[in-house]
Amino acid sequence: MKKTLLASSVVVMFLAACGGGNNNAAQSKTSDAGSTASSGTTASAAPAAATDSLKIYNWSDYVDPETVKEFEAANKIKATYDFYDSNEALEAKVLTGKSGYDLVVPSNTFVGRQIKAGAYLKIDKNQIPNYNNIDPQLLKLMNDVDAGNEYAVPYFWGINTIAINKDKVEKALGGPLPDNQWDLLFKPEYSNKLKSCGISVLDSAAEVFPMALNYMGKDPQSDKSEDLKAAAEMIMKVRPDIRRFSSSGYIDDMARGDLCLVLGYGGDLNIAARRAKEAKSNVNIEVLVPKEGFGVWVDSFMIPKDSANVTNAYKYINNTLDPKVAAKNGNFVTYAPASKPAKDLMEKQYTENRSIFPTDADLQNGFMMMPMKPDSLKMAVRLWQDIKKGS
Ligand code: N2P
Repeated sequence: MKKTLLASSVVVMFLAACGGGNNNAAQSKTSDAGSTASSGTTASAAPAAATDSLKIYNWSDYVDPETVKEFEAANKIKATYDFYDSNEALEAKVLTGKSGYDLVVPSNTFVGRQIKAGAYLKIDKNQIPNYNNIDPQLLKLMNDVDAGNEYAVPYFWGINTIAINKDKVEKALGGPLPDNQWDLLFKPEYSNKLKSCGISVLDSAAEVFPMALNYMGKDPQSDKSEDLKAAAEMIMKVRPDIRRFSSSGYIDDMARGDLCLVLGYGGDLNIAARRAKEAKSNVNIEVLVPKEGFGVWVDSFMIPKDSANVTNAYKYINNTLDPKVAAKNGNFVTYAPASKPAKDLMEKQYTENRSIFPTDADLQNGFMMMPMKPDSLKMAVRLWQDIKKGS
């Protein structure tokens, strides 16, 4: 499988550090302590007035509500939590400069352009005593889009992949799964058969084009217009078989048995699997880790420049990096926490699940989701609108 040097080297770097911890996080904390901001504003440059509120805009299904209640009680802070399900929705708010939030959680693919647009305050790592818990490898990855880790504090990382309703898919195919599991979605001979039991795809050009390009053996992050057009043509061929484009609603639909193939976020697909089990409805969902590839991303807390409760934002970030809190959130949302020591405190059923914590061998097949150049993203978004319209 052809991958960009960058995409594969980043994942290899990821691999290298998954096994062996080092002291990078501690180093970066120490070096930051003495640094002065050359541009942008450090969030704690001026002493912030004490407030008792905190406004968080986060992905849906991305926190255990109990941890929020515990945080509120321990800190006497009232947290308002609003939710989105795509980077595009978040970006539309933060780029106005008047988000109304103290914390937001973009993916690494969108972080760089939002920093350049001046959307965020710099982080003062001294306000985050648990910063040392962050997996140093995630900080290295984020360094590509946030040089010096000045703005973004990793929260969770995970994968974009597909999940199936095993029984329904086997029945619809009347035979074994294809060797390349992405054929289920991208090859009409398979998608035609799965059409009636329901196919859902993430509603985002930025999330889906890399998957399609990778399947075609192209650079998943290709900026070439001919590659993007070819990917759109391929998706258009299976478009009549796609029942819905959804970035969060697929969780319950799939858990109920109303969808049999979903391209979604790894943890969310696992939430669907858990909800199906809890409902004892005989819906047997399997989240796949295709050997032909899957996208890897990192989501981070960032403080919008219009934040009115900066001190509370730091307190909250610090709380999420506490290993116990991170493990509790990790068990609930079924993603891998940035807080490295949290893994040992999480339930084995999740830490041993390769679609939540891919093994080093799995990660060899993954590719890092990377930012698209602005013009390519614009083009991908236009093509995506046509795909959704079906014309
Ligand atoms: C949480 C989805 C977050 C994954 N429900 C997107 N990076």
